[in-house]
Amino acid sequence: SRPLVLLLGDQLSLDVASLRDLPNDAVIALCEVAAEGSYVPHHPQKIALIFSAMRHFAAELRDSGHRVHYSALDDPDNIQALITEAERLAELYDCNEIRVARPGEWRLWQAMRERQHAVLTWQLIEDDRFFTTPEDFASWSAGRKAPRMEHFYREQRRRTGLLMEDTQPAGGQWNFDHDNREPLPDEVTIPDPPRHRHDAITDEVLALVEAHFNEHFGSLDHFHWPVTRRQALGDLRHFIEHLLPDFGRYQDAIRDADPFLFHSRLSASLNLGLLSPREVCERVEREYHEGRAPLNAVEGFIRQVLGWREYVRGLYWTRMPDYKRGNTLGARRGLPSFFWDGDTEMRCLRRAIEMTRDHAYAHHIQRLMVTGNFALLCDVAPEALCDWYLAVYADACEWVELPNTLGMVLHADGGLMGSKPYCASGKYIDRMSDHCRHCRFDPKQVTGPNACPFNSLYWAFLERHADTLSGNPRMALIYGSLRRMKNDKRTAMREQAERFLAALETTPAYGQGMHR
Ligand code: FAD
Ligand code: DLZ
Ligand code: SF4
Repeated sequence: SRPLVLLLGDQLSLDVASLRDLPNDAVIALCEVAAEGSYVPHHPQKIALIFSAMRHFAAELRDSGHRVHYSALDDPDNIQALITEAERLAELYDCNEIRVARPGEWRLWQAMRERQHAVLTWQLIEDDRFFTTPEDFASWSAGRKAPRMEHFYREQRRRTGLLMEDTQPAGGQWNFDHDNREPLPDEVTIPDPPRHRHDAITDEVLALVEAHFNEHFGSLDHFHWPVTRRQALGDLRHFIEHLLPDFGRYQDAIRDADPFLFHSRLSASLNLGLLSPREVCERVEREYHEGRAPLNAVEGFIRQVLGWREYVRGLYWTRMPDYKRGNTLGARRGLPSFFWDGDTEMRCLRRAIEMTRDHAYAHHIQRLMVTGNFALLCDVAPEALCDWYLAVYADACEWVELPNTLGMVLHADGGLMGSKPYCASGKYIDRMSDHCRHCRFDPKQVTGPNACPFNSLYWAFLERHADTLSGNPRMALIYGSLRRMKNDKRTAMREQAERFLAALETTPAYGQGMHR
């Protein structure tokens, strides 16, 4: 009897391991299911992107002669859950084996592993569309007390030869981060991102998503994501030709009016499998060798993909399921309600949330230093914050979202993602952005009615968590300043933060009764 290959929504690559060595009569199944669309309230653009990309990929497979079953969301027979729908199809096509490459989320992997029947087996295959496998990561991290991304990254540079000159890093340094922290001058203009036209498939999907998920946070109006490999290659070309040379120096900048800046917007295409991380890194490396992009930009980009992206995936697969329960700082607050509508006077937060609503996108520094930093300073519970990040970004898949949110932002993993929390006051946001010019608060004031709330929240956070953080050598300087602060000033700022937190409206984590 023949195998059924289940291709998940983020496995849209012709070279995915589950498509290898197939007998001629194998059936390939792609399933749109309500359960995946709503286990967190995904942004409608994210759902539309996945459905449209799945439908285009199914058509491509059919055109190349494969036998494909596509379960559309509104098929009357659709069981609306991935595992049981695949089992229904296995029975329908008389298959005794379901093959699937490692999913992007532990909950599915675990459920599939546990799912064995006398007449039907689930065969899980390693997903090798990455530079490293979880097994590679496990052997690299074995015996290391505190695994660090930087060490892992250097090892991957040596292994792949990317930006290497013999045994040495190109330009004599592994890391050019100190060149990558410039604020963005007002006069710098940003090239418009490509806008992919909707074809009939995308139009149909947009209508379907509008009909089924219109209560979810997020607008469909600006849907321009690439939904095919061809379009994704167009985005890659646009990045290389127009953005890469400035990617490095403005990597940490934020601009009130512009969501994308010099970022690549390639994460969703990479995560769905429309582009491979290797081709993207090699293409970017070539720009350095051919003299079209500076090393700080090229190295900065390659570090994100070869370093961070692989590192978070390794952590995720080697530390789950315990990783998800991490809460080093004992954070318990619900998600601020304005994360669902942007209704706040804090301009930087308002803009990050509006951009998220309009584009299912915010760039890394907005995620880390604006919404993330705010949640950290307010002790938002990891599960509440993680559900939000998983829901609202087009590129969100748990293997990459969770270490970034729980680890990098909330410092809840005991320091595996970063040796110190990325906490910052309004001063940082003022330096890196033009938001404060448009804000009713003053980033230079710590207390009083016009003080930027980030400032008192920052000092109060440090004070509250002194037991856990003050012994950290990388925090010594800042705890020194806190200790030197006069008592009355310290009391005033603590009270200011407490008043702010007491007035902050929150919603419980999704799954704990949150209405959308
Ligand atoms: P660029 O700035 O152009 O970066 C290039 C590429 O590097 C990205 O496309 C991405 O593939 C990779 N990359 C950059 N930073 C990271 C990182 N920290 N971890 C892993 N890969 C990285 N990224 C996701 O792909 N999915 C997520 O669900 C996700 N959730 C995040 C949640 C939080 C709280 C934070 C702080 C970061 C998260 N990131 C996530 C990482 C990063 O913010 C996005 O990859 C990036 O903003 C995507 O935009 P871009 O393609 O324009 O990135
Ligand atoms: C996010 C998502 C959504 C919204 N819908 C589907 C779907 O209908 N079918 C599917 O196969 N995958 C979907 N996904 C992605 C999954 O939630 C999950 O992240 C991946 O399948 C993991 O590999
Ligand atoms: Fe954000 Fe504070 Fe600046 Fe307002 S003043 S934009 S709240 S950092």
